Amino acid sequence: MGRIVGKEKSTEHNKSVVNQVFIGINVGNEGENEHSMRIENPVIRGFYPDPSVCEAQGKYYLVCSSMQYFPGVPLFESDDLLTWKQIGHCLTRPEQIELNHINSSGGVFAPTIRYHEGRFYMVTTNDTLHRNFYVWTDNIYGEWSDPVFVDQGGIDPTLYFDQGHTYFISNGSDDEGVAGIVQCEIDITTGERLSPRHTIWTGSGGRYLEGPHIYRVGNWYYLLCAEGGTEYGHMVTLARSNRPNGGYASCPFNPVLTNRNLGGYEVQGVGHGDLIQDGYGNWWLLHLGFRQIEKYLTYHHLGRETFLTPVTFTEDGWMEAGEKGTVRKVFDTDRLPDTQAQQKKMLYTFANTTWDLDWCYLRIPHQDNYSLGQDKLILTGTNVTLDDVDSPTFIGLRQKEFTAEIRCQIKAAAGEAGITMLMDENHHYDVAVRKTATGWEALERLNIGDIKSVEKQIPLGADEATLIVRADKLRYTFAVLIHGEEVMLGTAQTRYLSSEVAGGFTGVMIGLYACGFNRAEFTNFRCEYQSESGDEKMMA
Ligand code: 6LW
Repeated sequence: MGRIVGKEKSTEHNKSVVNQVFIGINVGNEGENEHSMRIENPVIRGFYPDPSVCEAQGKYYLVCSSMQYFPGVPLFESDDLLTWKQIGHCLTRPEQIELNHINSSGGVFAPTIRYHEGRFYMVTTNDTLHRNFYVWTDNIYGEWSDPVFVDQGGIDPTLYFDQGHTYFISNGSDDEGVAGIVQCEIDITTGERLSPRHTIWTGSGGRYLEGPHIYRVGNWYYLLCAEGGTEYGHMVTLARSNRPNGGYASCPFNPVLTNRNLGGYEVQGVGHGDLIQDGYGNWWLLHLGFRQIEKYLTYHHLGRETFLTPVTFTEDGWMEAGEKGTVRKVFDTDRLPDTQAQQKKMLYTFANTTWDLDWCYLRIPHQDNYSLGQDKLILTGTNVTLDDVDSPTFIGLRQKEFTAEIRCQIKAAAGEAGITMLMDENHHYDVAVRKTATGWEALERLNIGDIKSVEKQIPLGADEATLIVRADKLRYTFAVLIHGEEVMLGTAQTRYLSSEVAGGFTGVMIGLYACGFNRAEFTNFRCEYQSESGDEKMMA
């Protein structure tokens, strides 16, 4: 098991040193309890759903769903389960993943990462093509293999290695047509199925039984799942058996974790997760959840994010999770040394981000249309637009906090180039520089379902402008700098970019884009977040 590695003790001094780019979080309760530290959820912020985690050689590795975005399956590393640093993606080559014209919120669903006998495995689904596959690597910082397909359907596949056997588990229907958590044995070197597909659990009664993972703890094999659908009724449920391949009995206390009865609380939809034991023997659940925008406004637009919740196996062989089975946004724990500091990055620029780690494309990009410099991005627009189920010239970062100021200087040679706050092709707000018959203009366009409307156009004296987007929980505000003066373009509500309005499984991306045949230059990009603090103000 990995050891939690202590970091420098958090002090007033390093709180201010980290000001602009990072902030330390565990500063709230120093002195109150020598051995208690404060953890703030989500630990990975923005659209990073369906987390799966493993431990290898003292470090933790975590993967998430990526849907229609490329590269696929973001990969994170951590020393302590609190601060996660992205180190790569598992699907970096078009040969590994078919994404052409796949629908938004299709593509790459719920991956699992496992480490077995020196090799990492990542198993996932291409939901659009209904195919399950895994890739592997012996070097976590290197490339992953080509896909190995497995002859078992369903979604949310996972692997379980036990005494020379490899079990492949997903949720779907078995050879008899019984729906539930389905298992077969495979040959891990070839992916070949070695046994019939049979259902090992039909769940605790909630709808959408999914996200299975198997663990052995003591004498029990545990099957952890999600039920209730990935919305406000989401939950984590548990079953156990004395063998890995059947006989699973439902926990009498299911669901073991849910916020479905915490109406009005900011953290909702908690479920789908994976267990990990730290170096001190404590169990933790990395799982998804989302942050609703206001106490009585049941919308979320930042996507489903990754949360950390403490878990304990009890003497009767079942499990207690979180605070009486619920997830808190902020909680104190004495499980970790108070020398740890959870870090949050608050400023993103071209200089302090990495193109192939932080940024991503819509489906497989036409690489010739992107020139990714240290201080400058050059995009070549095509006739594919943000409204198409295709690969427009677009590169984006996930929106990670509600409150942000985003600005970028944009120079376009023709057509249109701008910043988009993008949920999907039918739900995005754009602010752009566009060529007109007589010159140039700055525009604000809202795209909400069937309504596609240019709300404001302001003539520009030049082909270049700095565009600004300000975000808070409820609104985006769009502006343009003209001769150093900020001119307001308009505002639009965040809720129309939410999952409740747009549907689907993703979250808002901050995209830079070009369309119409042109070459556009982007410089001085900044996305600066403000921290949200406090837990209880949205408690019902
Ligand atoms: C995923 C399913 C889920 O496959 O959402 O929350 C789906 N759970 O398990 C897509 O992310």
